[in-house]
Amino acid sequence: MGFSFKISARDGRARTGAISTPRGDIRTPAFMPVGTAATVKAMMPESVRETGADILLGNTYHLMLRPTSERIAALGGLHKFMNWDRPILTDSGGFQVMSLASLRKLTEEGVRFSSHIDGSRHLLTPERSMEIQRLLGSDIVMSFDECTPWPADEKTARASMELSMRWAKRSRDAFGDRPGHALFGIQQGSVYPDQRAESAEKLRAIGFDGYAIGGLAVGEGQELMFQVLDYAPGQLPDDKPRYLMGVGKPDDIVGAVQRGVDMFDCVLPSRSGRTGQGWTAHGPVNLRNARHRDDPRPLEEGCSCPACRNYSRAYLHHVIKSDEIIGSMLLTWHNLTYYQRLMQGLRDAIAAGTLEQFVARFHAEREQGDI
Ligand code: PRF
Ligand code: ZN
Repeated sequence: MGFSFKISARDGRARTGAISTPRGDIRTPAFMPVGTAATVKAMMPESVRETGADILLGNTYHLMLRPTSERIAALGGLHKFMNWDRPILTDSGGFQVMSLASLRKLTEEGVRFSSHIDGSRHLLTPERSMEIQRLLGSDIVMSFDECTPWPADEKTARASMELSMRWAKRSRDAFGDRPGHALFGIQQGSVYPDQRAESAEKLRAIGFDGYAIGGLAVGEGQELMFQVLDYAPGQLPDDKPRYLMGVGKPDDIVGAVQRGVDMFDCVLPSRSGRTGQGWTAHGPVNLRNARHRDDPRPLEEGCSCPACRNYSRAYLHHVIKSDEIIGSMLLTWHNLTYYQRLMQGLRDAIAAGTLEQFVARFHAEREQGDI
């Protein structure tokens, strides 16, 4: 009943397989919907499962502030609290502190900050982050790191990476031995190959159950991100899951899978759904556009989601324009379904050894556009 990763097929640098946990298997390459505040916004957990998700992502930062990890623990843990009994991965908090909190002070010890909710003062350290993620009952715990901002010169990037590696060691020590629960290390090093290599080496020496690639998708653009992904996954252990944090658009995911990444998370399908953007094989569709106002066709032909099975583009346009709650619900449901369909397509293509053809078709359909 431990935690394990088995690769069942490879195609080029891409891999498909499954991570086994006591709460169920995670088919890889995997996309994790974001459930920041103990909810995937606008979705019931049973519906999230219907889209094909095996695992959700939760956030240390948000949950420690509200309703607090101690309260969630007293109520039986995050799975019970939010009614999701499958695996949950939690991010460690540092990244969200730097993007959301105010009056931040970063030291060797950790980060002091003011809550974006009520201004209260808090301290997040590797030890406290491990404690919060344990109280939540997280299945995959992320080590506490600093996401190196973009751009960073070599010297700044190195100091940040070295701090994250010291914090990774402290995270490992504080996590201890928890059978059935996994701890992932996070590689930093910005866009510098030698720093990425050194970070990977330090993480390997500490020893983790999985390895994340951090510090990407922070403004560098797809071309530079792919340049880093041409070498970074290969610096990490081949027999452990590799997780690219906070990525991404469908074409980012496809390119990263080709380069050997196994796991992804991103707010894009859920967040953009709430503003009326629908993701399809033919690219993003803005349902707010008046061209949909009389269109009886579904958002995406052949899609099995309720938005496409039961409603027209005209209806989706109307409810989005009217700020009706069901607009957010239907587009989030569609977008998460599209993302999971994409992941299933990638897994099937890798298993069949036809990833190249799959990717060619993916790009051809997108170039066709939404017609
Ligand atoms: N570190 C952590 N969380 C993250 C990132 C990171 O570098 C990123 C970078 N895209 C997203 N989320 N802990
Ligand atoms: Zn759909």
